[in-house]
Amino acid sequence: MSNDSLLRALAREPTSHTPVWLMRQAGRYLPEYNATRARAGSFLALAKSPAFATEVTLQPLERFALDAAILFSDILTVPDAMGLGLYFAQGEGPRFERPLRDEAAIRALAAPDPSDRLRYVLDAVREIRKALAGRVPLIGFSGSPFTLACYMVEGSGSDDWRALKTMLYARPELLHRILEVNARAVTDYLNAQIEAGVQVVMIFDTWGGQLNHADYEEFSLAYSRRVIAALTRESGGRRVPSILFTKGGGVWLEAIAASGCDAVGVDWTVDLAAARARVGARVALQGNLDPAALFAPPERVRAHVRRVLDAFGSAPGHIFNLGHGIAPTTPVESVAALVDEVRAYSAKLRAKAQTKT
Ligand code: 1CP
Repeated sequence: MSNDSLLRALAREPTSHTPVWLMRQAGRYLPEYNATRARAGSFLALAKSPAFATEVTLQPLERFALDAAILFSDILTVPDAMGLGLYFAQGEGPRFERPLRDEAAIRALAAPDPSDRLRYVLDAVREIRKALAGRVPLIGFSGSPFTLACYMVEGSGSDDWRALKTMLYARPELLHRILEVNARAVTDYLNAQIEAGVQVVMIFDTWGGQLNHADYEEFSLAYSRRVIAALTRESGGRRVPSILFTKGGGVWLEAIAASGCDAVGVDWTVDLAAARARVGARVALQGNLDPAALFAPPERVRAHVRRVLDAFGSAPGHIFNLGHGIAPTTPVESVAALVDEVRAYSAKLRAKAQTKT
């Protein structure tokens, strides 16, 4: 592979610069993404076509010196494959035609065979690997069992997750039943992605941070841990590292770091210096610039990038990223400034550390 800095950082090995990629790096802030999406007809048509998915996965790499590609897909393809009927209402976010609201539907829920109902994702992985030709590693991903359950019960995104939380507090056994099925589904799906060629896997627990302390362990982390323990460890003679990202998970950093993952994704509420002191060299850390910082002029963006890099320092084991997905109205020049500054400044930090020793 011509650029394996991401894999090296995930293994806490030294790299010449801090590797950088961005959550939602392929998306609506890029004019070429919007053009391809218009040609495809809709987001779902785009995601379900391996040729279009390959095209948009590579788009950000053509513009910026990114150190990884991430499969273009969505976490909600898994519940869609379970028969919940994913659709996008005009001008609104994702929705399900058949959310899980009664016991009969929950009892009937089953993990899908990824080689059948999610074949288009696996075809996209194979096509993207070919198109990348070893330039950078390809990251595969899934929602966490809990975050998928949020959408499956609620039927859409939500500010308060009222339907989900009502089930959690009133009928916890029903939520556990969904989570059992989801853990199996996520494990099979990620292992199928690994078999198809992804070189890193990431679990997005976007809504785990909405839970109370004890419930986070019981309903979210316990199931992610189970998935991680059942992941294929090696493929093509290389370790396949896993990244667990929990938005709002900073308070549970030690527990997340002990989940079996190779790296913990952190949002911007976390101080990277303190985080490193808390977890040591047990795991790598990924993050954590506030995506809203990209609305500042390029020189300010560069200063905020340096602050994140300074907080972690020059030791191995940092992957630069945002603390959550990039916003659709982000200026492209800000992203260019971010990537350029990560490369230049992190190389300088390492050189400085070396002259000191
Ligand atoms: O109109 C469009 O073009 C659709 C916008 C969009 C995009 C670009 C959606 C709908 N999904 C995606 C792609 C996507 N989703 C990727 C692609 C790879 C990349 O470049 O990073 C990834 C990794 C995701 C993951 C995802 N989808 C998450 C987890 C990460 C996160 O941002 O928290 C979540 C929660 C979703 C659900 C989802 N899908 C789409 C939207 C708008 C949402 C959020 C819905 C909500 O909660 O309101």
